[in-house]
Amino acid sequence: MAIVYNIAEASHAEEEIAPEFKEILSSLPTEKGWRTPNLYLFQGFWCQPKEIQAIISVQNHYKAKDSDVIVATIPKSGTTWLKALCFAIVNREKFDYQKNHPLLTSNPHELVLFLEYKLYANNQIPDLSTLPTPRLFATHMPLGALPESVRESDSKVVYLCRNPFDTFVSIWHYLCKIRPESLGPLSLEEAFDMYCRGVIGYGPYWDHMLGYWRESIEKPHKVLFLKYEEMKEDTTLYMKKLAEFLGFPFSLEEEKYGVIEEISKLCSFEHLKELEVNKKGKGAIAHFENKNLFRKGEVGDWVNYFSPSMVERLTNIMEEKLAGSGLSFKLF
Ligand code: PAP
Repeated sequence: MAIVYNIAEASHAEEEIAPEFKEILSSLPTEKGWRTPNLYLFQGFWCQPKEIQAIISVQNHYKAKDSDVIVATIPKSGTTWLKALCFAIVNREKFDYQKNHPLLTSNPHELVLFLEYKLYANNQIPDLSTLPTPRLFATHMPLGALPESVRESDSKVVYLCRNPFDTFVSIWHYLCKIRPESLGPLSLEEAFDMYCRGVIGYGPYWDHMLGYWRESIEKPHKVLFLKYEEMKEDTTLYMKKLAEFLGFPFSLEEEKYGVIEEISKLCSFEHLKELEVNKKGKGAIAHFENKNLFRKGEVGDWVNYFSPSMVERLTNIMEEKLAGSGLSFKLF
């Protein structure tokens, strides 16, 4: 796929930060990090040092086209799934699901690249001119941090949100696997406290979700707000909404011939998890193993980890932060 192979892949090793960014870092509030020694409060959200450098580069150099699509999430809320669905939907005429579909041999993160990781990481300015239309990009950045051209153009943003209980468990598991040994273990309790204080990559998560939620209400043609739990419950319905929003609606004929079900199966947790590229591959996200992106893929796994006091604390936070917004979540 031209989408991936025409772009130089940036290394994700912890490299030296350019001197001008070091100066920026030194002026920011900081807290202990999840997989880097520190997180920094940059433009109102928590970030790792290299992300800040890349985000500034995205903000300065990425020019959204009207036809661009941005897949936006906070980490561990279903990014891999949404990338797979968007890619499969907009490219569905080009590939055979059984034979040559790129999702059979590439992790979704290799097909829909993050702006602030692979594309603009390490201070590089990628050549995006050869990408097919619509260009699909992804980001974990909050709405307010997106470059102006995203807001000013007719580009579209699809946001996937997941209930914070399951998102927390998912991120804790993931980060325990990839956290450098030199940082020592991160207990569930300590991680939960950081999460509840909003100290988590791209968080506070409540600001992240509310930013996109409000924009989706004000500009429904611009931002489609999806929920992981609802997508799990009725994947077909939300795939139809997604395809319509992206400008690639399913025809009656496609519905009749089961195209929606075929894409749904192709992108399902159960299917992707068993593919060789996702069992043995590496590097779809940084230098980490792809298999770590597929743990359980369930709604409600949090019950196996939360004590009553944790339930109470997070419930209170969510009630307070989301009050009056109209945003709510299913926990099971
Ligand atoms: P990222 O932020 O690193 O890209 P992301 O894909 O957002 O990760 O989240 C990973 C979660 O989505 C995992 O959840 P879990 O830890 O609770 O299991 C992962 O299992 C789940 N996931 C991955 N692929 C799919 C899929 N195709 N359908 C549903 N859930 C999925």
